[in-house]
Amino acid sequence: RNKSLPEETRGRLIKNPYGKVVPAKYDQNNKFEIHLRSAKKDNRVAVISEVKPASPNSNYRTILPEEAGRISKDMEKAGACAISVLTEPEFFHGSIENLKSVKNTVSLPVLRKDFIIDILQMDEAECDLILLITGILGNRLNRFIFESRLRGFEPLVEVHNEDELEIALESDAKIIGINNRNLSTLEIDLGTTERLVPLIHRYDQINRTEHIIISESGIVTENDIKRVSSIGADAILVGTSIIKSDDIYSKTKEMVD
Ligand code: IGP
Repeated sequence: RNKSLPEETRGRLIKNPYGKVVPAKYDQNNKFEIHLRSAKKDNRVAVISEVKPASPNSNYRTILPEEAGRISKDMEKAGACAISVLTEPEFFHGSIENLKSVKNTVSLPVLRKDFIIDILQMDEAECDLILLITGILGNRLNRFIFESRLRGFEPLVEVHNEDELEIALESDAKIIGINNRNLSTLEIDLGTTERLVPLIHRYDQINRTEHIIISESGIVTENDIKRVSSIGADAILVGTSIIKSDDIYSKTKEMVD
């Protein structure tokens, strides 16, 4: 545990630098958990659908703010439980403007998808969830988790292997995203979720904790969804297969139902 965290603020409501009162630790009634529960209640697959204009190896479609709003509205109507918005400009052609547009259009929780390496980035825009990548942040993870919550953003802490998972489990993270894609080789393996979920369950059993598990990347077919759900993923994060479809609404609905 990072000893430099302001210990006295943990578990309490605190006033953040903007005068907003926020919980300094995980808030069980955060917007994402509410939407996750309601998806579960009506037997929908909890799909976090991503506004993803491009990936490092291909362009999918030009998405300007107006289009981002339109697409996210379709995803919401189709029953997605949250919207993820890429804000990284160079490799994913994302933008803060797209995030703002989506935030203003849907009532779903919105995840900011970016490579956060500096706390200052967090002040660029409001979101409900913010991606923090364990492989990038390492021992700075807990400080970034704290700084996210200070702003009212719940962190989604991404891991890709056992070593990163250990760091995430030792941190204050509640929501863990298992990325099936290796960020350096871009290779996909849903076996990553199958390997790591049981480790999280075992950790939770021993420590009487409970994590929310998201399986991310490379989820395309119904069988893929079954595979990661049956092992215990609480939600899935889908980019490519929905965004490349010419009927975003129907494709999202197909995955949700
Ligand atoms: C979506 P896919 O294979 O459905 O397009 O993947 C999402 O998981 C992926 O965009 C992603 C990502 C990231 C992008 C996961 N982690 C970190 C940028 C940064």
